[in-house]
Amino acid sequence: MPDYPPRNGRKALITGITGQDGSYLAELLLNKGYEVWGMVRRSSSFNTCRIDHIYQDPHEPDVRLQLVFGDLNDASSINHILKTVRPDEIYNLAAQSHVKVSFEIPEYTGDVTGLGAVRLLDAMRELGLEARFYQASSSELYGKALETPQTETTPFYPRSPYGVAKAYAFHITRNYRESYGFFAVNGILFNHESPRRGETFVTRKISRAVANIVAGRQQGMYLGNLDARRDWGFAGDYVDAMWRMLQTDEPDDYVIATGETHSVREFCELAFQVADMPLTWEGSGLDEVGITSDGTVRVRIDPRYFRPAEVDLLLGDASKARRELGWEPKVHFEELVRMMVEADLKLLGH
Ligand code: NDP
Ligand code: GDR
Repeated sequence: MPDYPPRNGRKALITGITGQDGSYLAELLLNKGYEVWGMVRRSSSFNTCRIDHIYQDPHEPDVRLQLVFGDLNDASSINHILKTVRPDEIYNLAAQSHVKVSFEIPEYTGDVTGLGAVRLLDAMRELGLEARFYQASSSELYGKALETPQTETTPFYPRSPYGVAKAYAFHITRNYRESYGFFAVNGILFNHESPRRGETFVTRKISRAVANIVAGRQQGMYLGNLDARRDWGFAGDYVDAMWRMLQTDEPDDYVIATGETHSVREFCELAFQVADMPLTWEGSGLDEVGITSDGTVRVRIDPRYFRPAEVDLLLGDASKARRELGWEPKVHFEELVRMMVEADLKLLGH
């Protein structure tokens, strides 16, 4: 078992503990002496690979990490978990979090990503549970950004069923704060990535493709909109901001971002540079993918990855978080790209 500091007497519940952020947040809280409870979904195959390294057999003495079955679609499981665990802090990270997929399953996305938040909040109200509540809000709320950079006061204009569901979750969190005096906060986090990022988000899709091409397992790559710009940070830095938001005197909402924006094209070009592989966008037709005779990798655009409505430009201003939470990002764009490509190369033995 990892050597954790003495217990700090506090219990945290994380929904979405098996996801990218859940795994980093669980590590952070365990290293601060919390007892961590994670809600996991039943799956026909193991879905805990991101937390296997911190998993503890429940028979071990002084167990710090406990997993319980539940689902954000299922209010009875949520009520049961809150009643039995009675956490001091709740981090609601669970969601159907893929923007493109939300266009295929809009109702389900609304149910999990939107209504999931109110199921938790209302269970707290029913039980009279005075836990502090963190809602994983998103820069997707800004969508067709009405001002740049985006701050806590920029109006929302979501552009996907996912963004709309997150808007509901944002407002219901604020509403429970104002209606019932809950310590409930929204972290409006801009994109954050890591070697644990889901494989179908664009950054990880690229870093994996680079590694696969180096290893001779993949020929070329297909992408969608190369001109979309995102403010990409490192997930490990961002979970620290989540924790800080629950330690303040007064609950409030905060933007978390690096303040730098880059296009998908730039991310891709840098990722191939890290592996020292030349890349070309030249040529046309989906069949013209693969590696040219001089070893240059061709990347092609496949319209199937376009979204019915796109978010073109995100750039966050995290001044309030810097000022009031003492938070700032440590990892910047180039280091992030390098970290992800090197991690995927290492996974394949390179
Ligand atoms: P992931 O997609 O990696 O993780 C999502 C988690 O939610 C997984 O643990 C998943 O479980 C769980 N989950 C999905 N549906 C349900 C459900 N019905 N009931 C219970 N659990 C469920 O997301 P991230 O870690 O990247 O993001 C964490 C949160 O932050 C999400 O809410 C996301 O929308 C939000 N966010 C993320 C940003 C980012 O850039 N990463 C930026 C801003 C907000 P399983 O493993 O079983 O699928
Ligand atoms: P995003 O992340 O939609 O910003 O949501 P994603 O990595 O999926 O897309 C970023 C941008 O890249 C463009 N793109 C592609 N995207 C994917 N997935 N696959 C491709 O092949 C591809 N080619 C180009 C997209 O069009 C888009 O513009 C993420 C999620 O983590 C959300 O849960 C979170 O709320 C937001 O970040 C902030």
